[in-house]
Amino acid sequence: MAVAQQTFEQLKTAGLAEIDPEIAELLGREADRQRGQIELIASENFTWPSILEAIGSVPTNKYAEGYPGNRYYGGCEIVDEMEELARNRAKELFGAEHANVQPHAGAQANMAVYFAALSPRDRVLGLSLDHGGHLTHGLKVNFSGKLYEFHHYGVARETMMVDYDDVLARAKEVRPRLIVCGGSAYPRAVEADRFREIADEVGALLMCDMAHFSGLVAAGLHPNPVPYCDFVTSTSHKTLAGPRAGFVLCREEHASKVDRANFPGMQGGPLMHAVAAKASCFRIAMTDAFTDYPRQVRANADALAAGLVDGGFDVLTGGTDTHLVQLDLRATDWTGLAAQERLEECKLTANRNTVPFDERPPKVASGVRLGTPAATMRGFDEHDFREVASIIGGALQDDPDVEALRARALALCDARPLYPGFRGYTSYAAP
Ligand code: DSN
Repeated sequence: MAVAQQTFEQLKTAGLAEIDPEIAELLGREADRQRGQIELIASENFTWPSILEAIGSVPTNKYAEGYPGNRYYGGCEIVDEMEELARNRAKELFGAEHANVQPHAGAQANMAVYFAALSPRDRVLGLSLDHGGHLTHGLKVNFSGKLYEFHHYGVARETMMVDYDDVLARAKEVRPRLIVCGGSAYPRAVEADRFREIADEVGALLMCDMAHFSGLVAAGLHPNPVPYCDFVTSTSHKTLAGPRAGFVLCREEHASKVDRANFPGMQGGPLMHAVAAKASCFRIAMTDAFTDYPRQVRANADALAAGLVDGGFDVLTGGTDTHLVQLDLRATDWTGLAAQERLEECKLTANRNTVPFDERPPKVASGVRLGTPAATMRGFDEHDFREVASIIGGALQDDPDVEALRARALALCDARPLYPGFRGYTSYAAP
């Protein structure tokens, strides 16, 4: 398409809508999409307006390879203060001895720990992906599965929960250098204290990936893995409700190895605007006001699980200890893929997910992973989530009235507007 000509002077002052109407229009449409559907993807959230402001700020202009007080570029004195704040707040929030707040996302946080703790081909034991793990926990096509010899434990067929006796038996068999606990589709609490006992018994290091539930940990609603683990990794954009980014917490004895693994080991310049936003997210998470939010996330997850069970569905493990509910569709004619598509027609966004012992491939799957963080952020309560469960029940009938179900979902969205304080796609107006 023809691109409008701008002068250099105009480029220096114009807002996005003026400079790039196509992207501005897409951003507006994405904001409308987020506002006009019920977001149930367990790993997504709507971050605070203050975080949107920080993530769109001027440190995006700054290079700062290295760490506070020890950089390779001039002019880092202010970003040093930002990173110090972020590190200190992360340590205080989770009771950690050391924090590295530079990883761009959760995968990089995990990579930093692997680079710090392991040599190529070392043995690692983690939760298998189809039982709720994560692709960076040793999937063959992922760097983790290519560089290291990953072995996996799973959940027990009878309970669909981690069987710690089985983990111990696997650990004795495998003799891993590192055990990884946590995952991305496990609805129950991760008992890091029990993993610690197992790690000690086989002389392994222990890492917990708390990316999904770190907001619950911050609020004291999930056991804190930090006291039991050598390393804890997380994202800041899931239940923690911050910017899209990652971080590592570790014991002091591993601090310099983690820092060196991250830089110069794998990343270049940290995204300092994201570091600033992480600092603010940690500050918010320390407040009493924040605690109300994960409390509601948990209450809503219980209401959603109960509503689905009352509607005749199987929910993995019968419920949840977290923000995450796994719908198990094996007793129905639905595949996860077909269910995801039907829910989307009804303005509910979720993702298909394999369930443990699934016979279908991941792209089809027999489950749907649901989560409450995003809708809770826009104000949904237990009553609303009972209604969500009822809409899901209606949608997964043979011949549903999709129009009527969509209207019910949109009525919930209208009653609980997203970002009511501003219009458009950003929390502050362009100059
Ligand atoms: N993609 C994230 C999730 O959905 O859990 C994890 O990387």
